[in-house]
Amino acid sequence: AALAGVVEYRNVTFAYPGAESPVLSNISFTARPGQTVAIIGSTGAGKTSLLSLLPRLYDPVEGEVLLDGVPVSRLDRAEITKRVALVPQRPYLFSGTIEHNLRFGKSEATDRELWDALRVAQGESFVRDKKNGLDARIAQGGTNVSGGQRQRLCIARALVTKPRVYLFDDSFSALDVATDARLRAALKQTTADATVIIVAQRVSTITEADQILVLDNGRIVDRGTHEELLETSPTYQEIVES
Ligand code: DGT
Ligand code: MG
Repeated sequence: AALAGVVEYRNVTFAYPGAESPVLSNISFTARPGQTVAIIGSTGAGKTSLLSLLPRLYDPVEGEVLLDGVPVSRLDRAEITKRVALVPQRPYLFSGTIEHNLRFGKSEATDRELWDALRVAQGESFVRDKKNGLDARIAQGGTNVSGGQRQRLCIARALVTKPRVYLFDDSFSALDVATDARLRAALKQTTADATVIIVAQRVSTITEADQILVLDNGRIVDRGTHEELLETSPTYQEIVES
């Protein structure tokens, strides 16, 4: 069970260094292997900040974030990185080949593993269509691929590391609805035993989540499944209707 991937936020309050007021207040939830927990809420609600505490980009000012029951403050970042893959909201590609970009973080991956990851991330066909395939060059910052392609390459990069926990920060927003649906169906199979935390803008991306946390102004105002929240949460209803 040492590598199970249970994530727990326990009464977490967080303020950015130097800032006066917290951007997250008293956040508690648990995400277990095999589960998908979704976080939804308006811009500035604190979704990205919430994710950033697990890989210790920042540490809470109160409360604890635990991974498999161990406070992450007691783990070093390299150890966390082996278990937790964060696909950031602004996914970053660096100057080099597609292969270099996919292997970043797991240099010993085989070509087969790279193509498997691309298949799941719905990136296989556009990489195949490139004259040099995996050897095709990416410009600094990924400026020569589209936003949706960049997102898919960064999702594939996360898959290559085969983590126990996936954090997707709005990773599907640049995809059309059909690609988004195909990608999530493929992901669901591949990540069936992993813990998945998804930040989303579109409700359609998260209707099947085991638990949805509705974040408003740094607080979890409601939680439940899509069906439960449709019944009980005015804030969720507003998001659905927007
Ligand atoms: P989004 O991505 O536009 O949907 O918004 P969220 O929900 O991801 O919001 P988040 O976590 O980026 O921002 C929450 C609050 O924290 C917001 O008032 C802006 C502030 N904030 C975000 N990043 C930083 C930072 O690096 N430093 C400081 N001081 N404040 C930040
Ligand atoms: Mg964000």
